[in-house]
Amino acid sequence: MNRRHHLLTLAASTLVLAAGSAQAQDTVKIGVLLPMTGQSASTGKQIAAAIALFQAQNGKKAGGKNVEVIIKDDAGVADNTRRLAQELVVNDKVVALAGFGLTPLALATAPIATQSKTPMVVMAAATSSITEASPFITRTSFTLPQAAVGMGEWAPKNGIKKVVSLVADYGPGNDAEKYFTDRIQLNGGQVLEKLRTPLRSPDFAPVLQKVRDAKPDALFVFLPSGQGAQFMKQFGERGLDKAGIRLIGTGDITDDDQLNDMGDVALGVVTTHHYSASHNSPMNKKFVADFQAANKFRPNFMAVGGWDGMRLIYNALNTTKGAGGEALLAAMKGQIFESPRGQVLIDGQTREIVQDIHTRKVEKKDGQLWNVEFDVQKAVKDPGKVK
Ligand code: VNL
Repeated sequence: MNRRHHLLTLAASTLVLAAGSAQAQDTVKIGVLLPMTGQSASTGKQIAAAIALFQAQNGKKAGGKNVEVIIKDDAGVADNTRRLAQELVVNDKVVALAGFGLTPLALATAPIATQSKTPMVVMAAATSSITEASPFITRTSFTLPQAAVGMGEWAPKNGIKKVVSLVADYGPGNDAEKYFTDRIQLNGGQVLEKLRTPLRSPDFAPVLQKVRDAKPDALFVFLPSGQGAQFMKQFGERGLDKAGIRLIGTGDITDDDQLNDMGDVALGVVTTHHYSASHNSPMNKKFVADFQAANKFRPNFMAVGGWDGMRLIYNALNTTKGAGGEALLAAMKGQIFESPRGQVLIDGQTREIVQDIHTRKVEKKDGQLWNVEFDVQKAVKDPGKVK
């Protein structure tokens, strides 16, 4: 009786083991690092929702394997991102790393991608140099030079000659400031002052006073996603709009995640960016409708970066039949596909996204605020790579 019981137990546990290894062979894991808490939590929320939507629409299989997504909260702290990425590579044997809500988080993880030969898909962070930090990095978000150059073209042709710039004082802010000012100066404009605010807990009051005193035609702004509403409120409260100072910037400032709550101060703000939730294409209409049905909030450019990042990984897994490493990376290079933002290409040389940049104006339609696109530069490569 005892012996029989023992044998049965043994047989049962062997079955469990066999099932476990069959599952392991049939499953590929994607490790996603996101700020689900902390100052950039809205970016984590948007991308996590987009990943869930992508899998709901496209299934949880690619390249003949089950695709398991593991999301880890790094709280926007680079040491966490690096440690969690290391664990995902070593313990979970993920086939790709993805996410990266802020530039320092992506840069901290780049050496892990290189050493472990794990493709790393940057879905959010947008400093130009990120893709140069590891040959295993590809990007489905955008770069600040890509977005900012468009405004350096538009502003001086639309009566804006004297500007003050205001950027968050880190990688993407440096890029936005440099590429915007270089381009507007090339087009005969003038940058009166270059102002910066800290990435963490910025106080906009002192810089807004400086802007008021400088009396520019417009203030050009880059702030990371999540800071736009607070900035816009103070811009209005200090009466800069009433003083006739126009607000322009990259589309991070009129982020679709917050735009609808910004109120009338946002009306008429012109920005250049790669994605607006009001982009007029059948694919985007379906994307926005499905996303809103699942989440009760509007997708922003971070959501699209996440959704397209999943598309990039699924397509590549289909090509490699689930294999990872250099084969998976190679299958990511050169991909062309239609995104909710329009057609995109992953440049095979730079591993950087090539995409349309739209000029948009905030307008009210049916009681809601939207970034309404009215002009486009087609297939813009990252100007940061053209040396
Ligand atoms: C970055 C760039 C982050 C643009 C953002 O929002 C953004 C970055 C969190 O590279 O850190 O809108």
